[in-house]
Amino acid sequence: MPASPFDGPQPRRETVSGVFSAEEVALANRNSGAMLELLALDVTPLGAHYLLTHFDVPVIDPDTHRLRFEGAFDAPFQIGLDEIRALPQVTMPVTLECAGNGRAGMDPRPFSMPWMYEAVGTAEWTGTPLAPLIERARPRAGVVDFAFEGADHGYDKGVGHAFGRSLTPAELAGLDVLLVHQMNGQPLAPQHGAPLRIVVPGWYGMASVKWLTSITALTERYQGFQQVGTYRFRQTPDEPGAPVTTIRVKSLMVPPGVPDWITRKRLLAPGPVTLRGRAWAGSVPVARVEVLLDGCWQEATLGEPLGRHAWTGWQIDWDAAPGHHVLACRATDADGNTQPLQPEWNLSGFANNAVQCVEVFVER
Ligand SMILES: Nc1nc2c(c(=O)[nH]1)N[C@H]1C(S)=C(S)[C@@H](COP(=O)(O)O)O[C@H]1N2
Ligand SMILES: [Mo]
Repeated sequence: MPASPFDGPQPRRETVSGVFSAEEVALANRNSGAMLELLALDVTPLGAHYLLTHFDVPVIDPDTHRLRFEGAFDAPFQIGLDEIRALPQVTMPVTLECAGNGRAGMDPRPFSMPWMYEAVGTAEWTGTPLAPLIERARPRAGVVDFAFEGADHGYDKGVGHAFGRSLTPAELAGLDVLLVHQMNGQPLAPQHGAPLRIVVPGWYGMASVKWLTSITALTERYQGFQQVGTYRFRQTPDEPGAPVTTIRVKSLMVPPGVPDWITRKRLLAPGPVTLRGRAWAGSVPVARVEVLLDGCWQEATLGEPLGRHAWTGWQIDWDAAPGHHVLACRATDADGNTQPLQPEWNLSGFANNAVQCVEVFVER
């Protein structure tokens, strides 16, 4: 009999190559991804937005739930849903992407949730801006961090913790953080953080803490596991690594034609076709998208961005000649960053923004 759930025949592997394990498949079944064909829509429909939940979804009664502002505040308080709904309301389209999106494209791949391309979506989030509420609680002079903790607890690498993240006062001042209770005009679903979460526009998804129960003002930096123990760019387990923060420039295309059920390879009739997709770069505008057609990178036409923190549509016409093609798309942001052709490897498989390749067989 194992003495603890963390004892197994082998210690947990950091990285792995080849076939997917039962544990990875089980994680993939819990944490669904977006269907790439729905990239045709500006806003990801409810139920089609990707999910990433580390532990169990906590079931919370919205009528009795209180969000606590505590720690180094001069005027700490608690607030319920009714009072939050009575504050000024903002609805904002935000493109959220999991920092682990693309992890399965790395080799060796980190042993974790095996995302390929699908951990991204854009919802219309409704709530009240967080900054005025933090002001209302009057942070003391020495505050250097605000910790956001969710109701969900569990273990990672043997460490028990509540899911929690932090933002410094300077980070908060530069971000449009929203305290959210609705998604696409509906009350938050349990799996998306009901009844209350934050959305941190421009940052990878881990910052947008779900099932928010407390905001703690701290005079020392927050040491929660999800802040210091992971979400770092590391090459080896021993180095501290730089923190994962803003979303890197990326683009995806709606796979053209129709798929083969199992391989997802595409079949398309010859002739003119309009290829479409989305591009995003956190809160930085997208400057251009190029599409690899018949061996040449060609400039796509950009649409209007859906919002300051949301993706931009793109399209390009292609005259599909019979044969086997590998299509790809590559975005560049207004700061001049372009998607790499190959993944930039790191130990946890974070922020892989390498170009998407789509195999297409054009035939009558
Ligand atoms: N409390 C809590 N918040 C969380 C998580 C979590 O497991 N627990 N996962 C984070 C991660 S890694 C991502 S990518 C986003 C996903 O949000 P979604 O499931 O609503 O798409 O939530 C973030 N907030
Ligand atoms: Mo994530």
